Amino acid sequence: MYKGQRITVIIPCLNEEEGIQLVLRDIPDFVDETIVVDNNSTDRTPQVAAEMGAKVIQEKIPGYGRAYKRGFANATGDILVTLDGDHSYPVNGISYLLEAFLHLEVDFLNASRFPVRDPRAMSFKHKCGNLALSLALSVLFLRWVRDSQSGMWVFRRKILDDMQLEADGMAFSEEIKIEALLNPRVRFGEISISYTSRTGEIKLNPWRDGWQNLTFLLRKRFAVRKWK
Ligand SMILES: Nc1nc2c(ncn2[C@@H]2O[C@H](COP(=O)(O)OP(=O)(O)O)[C@@H](O)[C@H]2O)c(=O)[nH]1
Ligand SMILES: [Mg+2]
Repeated sequence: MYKGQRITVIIPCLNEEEGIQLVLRDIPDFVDETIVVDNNSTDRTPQVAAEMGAKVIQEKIPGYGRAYKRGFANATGDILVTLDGDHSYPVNGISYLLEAFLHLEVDFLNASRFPVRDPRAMSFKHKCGNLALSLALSVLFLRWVRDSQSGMWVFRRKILDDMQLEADGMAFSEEIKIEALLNPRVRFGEISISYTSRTGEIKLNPWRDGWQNLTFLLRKRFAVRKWK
């Protein structure tokens, strides 16, 4: 519990046996539930996560978005915190983010990786891609978002009831932010965190996923959206 709120941490993992150990080792004691969503990893990710006390859930259909949707359906916390299983996001910063979340009185807090302080954390190509996608989102939806591709978010679980989350792949990250931004009943905030180089192999395919995320933004912008 953190200040009376039940906290669930959700981590999607595809072959992250090294990274997930480092992440789970640092999960703060106030976290009530840690869910690792595995997608048929071929290494020991699910075993390692279970041994370290996480609740491991299997999603048969591949995809970052699929994994998150499965994790959300199983989460019981009042506040959900997400991050990668590669130890690139600050696990020790969860209390800082929760404090900011409560202090700012928001319902969705995006942890921006920018400015990137660790020169090894993100290549120039990835920085350009991230900037282009964030600019595209900001222009299309008329709201400034510094890091549309960040994988670390803090939000109230109940806001999921109003969301229509369709992306099964990497575009899920921008889709959940758009769904939060578009909902007039959801207060959206963004603060900067420190981002470091990942452990293990990257799963993102920069050109393929970058292009898919861009076309997804356009489709999402011009889709007819009905609010409940
Ligand atoms: N369960 C699951 N996790 C995935 C999948 N694709 C990526 N991930 C995880 O999602 C997180 C983000 O992927 P990553 O390669 O770090 O992308 P990046 O942070 O955008 O460079 C990592 O923890 C991956 O292991 C997938 O298909 N299924
Ligand atoms: Mg990552």
